[in-house]
Amino acid sequence: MSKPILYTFGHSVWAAAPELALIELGYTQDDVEKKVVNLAEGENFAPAFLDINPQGTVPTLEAGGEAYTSTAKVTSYLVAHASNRATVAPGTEFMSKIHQEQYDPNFPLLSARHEDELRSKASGHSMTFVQNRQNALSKHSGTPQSVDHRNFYDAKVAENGKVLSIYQAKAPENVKNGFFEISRVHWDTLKAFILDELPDILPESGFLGGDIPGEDDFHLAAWLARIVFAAGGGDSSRDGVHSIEKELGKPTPERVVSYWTAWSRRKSWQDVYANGLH
Ligand SMILES: N[C@@H](CCC(=O)N[C@@H](CS)C(=O)NCC(=O)O)C(=O)O
Repeated sequence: MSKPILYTFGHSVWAAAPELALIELGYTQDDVEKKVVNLAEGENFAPAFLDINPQGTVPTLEAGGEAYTSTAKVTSYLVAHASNRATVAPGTEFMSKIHQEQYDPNFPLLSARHEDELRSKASGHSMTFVQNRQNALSKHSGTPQSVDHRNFYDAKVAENGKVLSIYQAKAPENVKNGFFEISRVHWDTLKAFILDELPDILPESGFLGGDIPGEDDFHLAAWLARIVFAAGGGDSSRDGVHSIEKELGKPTPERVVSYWTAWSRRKSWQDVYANGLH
């Protein structure tokens, strides 16, 4: 049987979940073939990739003739097929919670709550990302191979195009103000989750899965690393979590600090975030 293929990208928040799982579960480099889908160039919009995952997202896994097209399915597959029989705590309903739209860890990289933030997004990496995506969407959506994915392209062109028009100062005032408002609500929701909910969910020490990370932890680690990054952090070491305080306006809850510290000691975390948070 051919090797499983993991479609991944180094800067992707959710691809970090199976990347952490592969190391924690003792997979070797030979067990799974990795194919990079460069999201920053919109490679996920190629019709050939949409034929594998019609949502055009990573991580995606092809294994045993099946395509696993969500982070939860990809990671669960890796947990179930770990060849050294490594057992970790199975995932719980926490996985669906952390993947809810209201906690989306990607939006903060594009969001803008006010004019200053908009200026900064519109003149930096976010603008390049959004522009590259729109170029890739235009290129691919006009090809004969794209016909099976028409609805996908129409929705993405509109959704990404709206952000681009705001960045380019071409959107009407009410559209821009609406974007500021959903950006504020989003950050408020993320902050409330970290300050009020996570401390009740997290153990005093160790992981959601016990002494070693379990399936829920692969998702939460990737999510938390991204939120700290979006708040301006980059350092994945023990003290790096405190960068979130710029957004929280308060000390990081003790249990969140202890959770981060536990991850920062693991080889998986050190490897996946070797070049800094993402
Ligand atoms: N609900 C999906 C979300 C995955 C996702 O949003 N992946 C991002 C990278 S972290 C992606 O591929 N985005 C590409 C896009 O939206 O165009 C899952 O759980 O796998």
